[in-house]
Amino acid sequence: MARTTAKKAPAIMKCENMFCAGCGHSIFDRILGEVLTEMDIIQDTIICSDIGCNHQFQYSMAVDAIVPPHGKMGAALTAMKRVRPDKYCLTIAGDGGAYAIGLGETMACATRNENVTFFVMNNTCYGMTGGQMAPTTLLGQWSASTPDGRTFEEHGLDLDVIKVMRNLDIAYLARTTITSPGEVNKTKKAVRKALEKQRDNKGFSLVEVLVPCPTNWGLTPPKAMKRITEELVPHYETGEIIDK
Ligand SMILES: Cc1ncc(C[n+]2csc(CCOP(=O)(O)OP(=O)(O)O)c2C)c(N)n1
Ligand code: SF4
Repeated sequence: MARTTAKKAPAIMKCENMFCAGCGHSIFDRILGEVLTEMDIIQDTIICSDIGCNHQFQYSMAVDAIVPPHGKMGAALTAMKRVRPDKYCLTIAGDGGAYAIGLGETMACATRNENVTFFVMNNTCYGMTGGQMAPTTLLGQWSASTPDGRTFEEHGLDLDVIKVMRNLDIAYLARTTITSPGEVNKTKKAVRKALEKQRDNKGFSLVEVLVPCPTNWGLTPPKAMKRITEELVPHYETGEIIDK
């Protein structure tokens, strides 16, 4: 009899996702769904969505959600947690929303050490609107708005928010990937730890995940995963940076 190693999806995943094939968001949503199920906190969680491909978790996950204007998750999460301190308040955000249009709100939320959790999917572009340059786009990287590649002279340096946050007085800061089963497990552990910090009232936690956007990178899903290992990981330090 044929054996399968595929795990049954946790009950929180109510239908198939709507992401492109090979999209990193879908892998992350499954990881988060497993953690919320294993911690038995689905009913105690409110997810603050961003605007972007990331928002599509709402179609496949049976969980309460709220959608503020693009990038304003830091402000919205602050309000959510202050009104409902009994709930786990978290966001699944894009790098464009969290680090460009919402950078001010994200940093203000972190510097106040609000007891909330950010999960930021860094796919080095604005995914939903067609793959334009984001602050995280690497020098030399082709994007819809940098057709000849990002240059320092024209577009400035890329932004590494983990580097900026590493000296802040916050509870947890990590960057992970999803390029192999081992890396998926590390991401899952980081997700759980971030939520445990919130449970224990330790303060702000953020996990950035380096994820592929095969559609806007113009790569097949396997090649997009390879790009993360070969180009992004050497540039964007991975691991647990703060764990208080
Ligand atoms: C105030 C505002 N500005 C711009 C937009 C257009 N917009 C919608 S999604 C998006 C990009 C999202 O990119 P990112 O946050 O990286 O998420 P991804 O789609 O890659 O998951 C932009 C610019 C908007 N909806 N609202
Ligand atoms: S455009 Fe990119 S980020 Fe959006 S669903 Fe497709 S692969 Fe995912």
